[in-house]
Amino acid sequence: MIPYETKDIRTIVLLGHGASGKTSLVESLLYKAGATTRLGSVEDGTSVADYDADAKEKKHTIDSSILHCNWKGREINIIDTPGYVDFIRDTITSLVAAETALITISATDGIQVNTRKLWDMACQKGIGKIIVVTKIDGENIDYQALLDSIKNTLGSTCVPLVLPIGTGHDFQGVVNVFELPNPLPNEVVGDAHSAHDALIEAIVSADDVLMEKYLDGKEIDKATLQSCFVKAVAGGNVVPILCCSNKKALGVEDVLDTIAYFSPSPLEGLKRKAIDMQKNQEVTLEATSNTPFFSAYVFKSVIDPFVGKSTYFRVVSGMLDSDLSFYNTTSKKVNKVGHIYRVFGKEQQPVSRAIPGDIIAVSKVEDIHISDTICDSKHPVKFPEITFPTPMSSLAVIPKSKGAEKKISECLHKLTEEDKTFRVSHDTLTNELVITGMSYLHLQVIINRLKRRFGIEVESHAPKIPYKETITAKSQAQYKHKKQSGGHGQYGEVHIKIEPLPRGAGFEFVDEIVGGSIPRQYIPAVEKGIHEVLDKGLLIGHPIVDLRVRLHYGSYHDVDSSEASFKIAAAHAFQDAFNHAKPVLLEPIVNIEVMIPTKFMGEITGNLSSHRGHIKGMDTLGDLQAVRAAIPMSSIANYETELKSMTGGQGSFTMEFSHYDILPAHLMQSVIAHIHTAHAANAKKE
Ligand SMILES: Nc1nc2c(ncn2[C@@H]2O[C@H](COP(=O)(O)OP(=O)(O)OP(=O)(O)O)[C@@H](O)[C@H]2O)c(=O)[nH]1
Ligand SMILES: [Mg+2]
Repeated sequence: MIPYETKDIRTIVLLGHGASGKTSLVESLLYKAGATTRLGSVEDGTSVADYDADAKEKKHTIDSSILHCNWKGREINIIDTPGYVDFIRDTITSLVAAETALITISATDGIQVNTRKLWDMACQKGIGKIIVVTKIDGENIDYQALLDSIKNTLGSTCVPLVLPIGTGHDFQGVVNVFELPNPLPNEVVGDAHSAHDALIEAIVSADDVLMEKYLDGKEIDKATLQSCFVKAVAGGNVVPILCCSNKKALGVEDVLDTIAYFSPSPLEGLKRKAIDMQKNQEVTLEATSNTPFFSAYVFKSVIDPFVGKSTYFRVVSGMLDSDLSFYNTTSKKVNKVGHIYRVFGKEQQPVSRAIPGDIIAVSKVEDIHISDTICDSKHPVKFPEITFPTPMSSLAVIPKSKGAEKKISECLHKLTEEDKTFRVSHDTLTNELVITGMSYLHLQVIINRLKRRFGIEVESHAPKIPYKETITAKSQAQYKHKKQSGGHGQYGEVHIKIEPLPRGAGFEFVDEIVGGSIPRQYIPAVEKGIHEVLDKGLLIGHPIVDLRVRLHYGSYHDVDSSEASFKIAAAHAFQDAFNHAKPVLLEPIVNIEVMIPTKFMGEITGNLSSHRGHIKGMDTLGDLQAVRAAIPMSSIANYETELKSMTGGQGSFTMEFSHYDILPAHLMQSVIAHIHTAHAANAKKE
């Protein structure tokens, strides 16, 4: 028997800038609710949420972790997430599993770059939001100014639900303004009566009938007000602001009460939409008996070399019993479940049945991946694909010990299973094994994991920039390949014209042979001969793109012509035409978005321009500024370090590939010279 029902479940996801106190808040919540016997700490490595070795070492959350506690009859699922964009993948995936986001803002640091970003993500998902101001025990806190800044940046739906009794060293707890205590403590910060009025007004605004009653000065009973509060939180009409000290574990009970009484259960929260695969139409899946069949959203995977793969999903509708089977809509396969578990950090507790609202893990089921929908095979449905930012930071890696090449690639691929912002590729051009992630820090964690989990140590260096080659003018050339060396000779003559095509057009081959100057059967050989040169490149050994070749004339010999002869002739003709068509290098350009406190604006835009960046736009978000620019990939290889030093770690950025553009002539010669020197050095080594 499960000791709770869906109506009792509350699932919250912690969101907030790095070091804003999410994990510490989770520890305080668990401790207060009696789920742990001591208050865990990130600093001394005793957190049950940050249990992973990398998180302990870095003192930052790197992967989401899932915990639960019971508070006043409510079964509260808690998902702690990383606050830094480097590890944002687990923050993104956790959003699909929760009804409410608990957004932490540090009282000492205020709204930071990722606070706004994560707020927007929660709004887009349509889940409820609660703000918790942490570190209220910190120095020099102007709480009123912080509340103003929250309202200015995040909107007037944010209203205080509690007010602190003193701040800093003098912080003693909070006053809950939903029901004012009598008498009020003297040290309460702000006007508790007007905060009470503002809160009640905000709550009743979510319901026209209640609003009318309120305006008429009629009494509204507590239960009605409470259920309206839940509706207002679920719909995003009211975002209660609380505050607490995790260090002193003060103010935390009110956070638990707010989750228990004012946040939506799976029955009241976000209505999840899916595609009914049989009817091919959108349906709403409910946690009630309206949707009796099982469906769940897969949102997390953990790969352990000893235990194998654990996969986590959120049950949206219906039930799943252990030892039964489910259907994976993505792979279209039925899987046997085996045991199912509830998780508490690194602990797994077997359960016999999962109900709507539960977060459940299964072990060693290889066929389910993040973002998959699993369901009853008689009712196949599919939730929307979870989308991730495109990772852009790369490192080339080489195993330290010889012979580990195959294993390293295999293990890296295993790690991509749990991290959708991490990629592995083998660059056939440079023969490098390249790992790509959100940042250098992200890749360092991956390299650590490779060592810790699989015992593989690697050396890493910046990968080569994936330049391409192209032409900027028309030209033409011809080549006659003729050899007579006893027996059969070789003969093929090819006349071509080449011309540039727009960026991204690739390669076009046009056969304009008339009158059989080259017989039909040799035309594919001509194209193949050119293709081989395109793949190998002519300037620096990178692919040649964006051009059209017209084959317009040639000649052949009845006996000596062959496919091989035409391939050779075509390659020579193309090489000659290319050299006369003003060849250039193309460089990858990325779109970058930098988020910084406004005071760094001048320095950041100046720095981007000096790196050949073009500023494309700016947005003011309260005290923050978002700067968007297009910039060559080669210019920002070290941008992470530069931004950190320019802003003292207060800036963050994301980037994604945009397009290829011509590398300016004055840089082209030095790139060519540099690459040729590197090739020569490599050749010498070999
Ligand atoms: N004084 C004080 N310190 C706090 C409080 N909450 C957190 N801290 C400290 O702030 C630092 C960061 O706290 P974390 O809980 O790790 O922050 P986080 O938001 O989980 O950070 P990431 O996992 O990196 O995103 C730690 O050194 C905590 O001890 C608080 O309420 N008061
Ligand atoms: Mg954390």
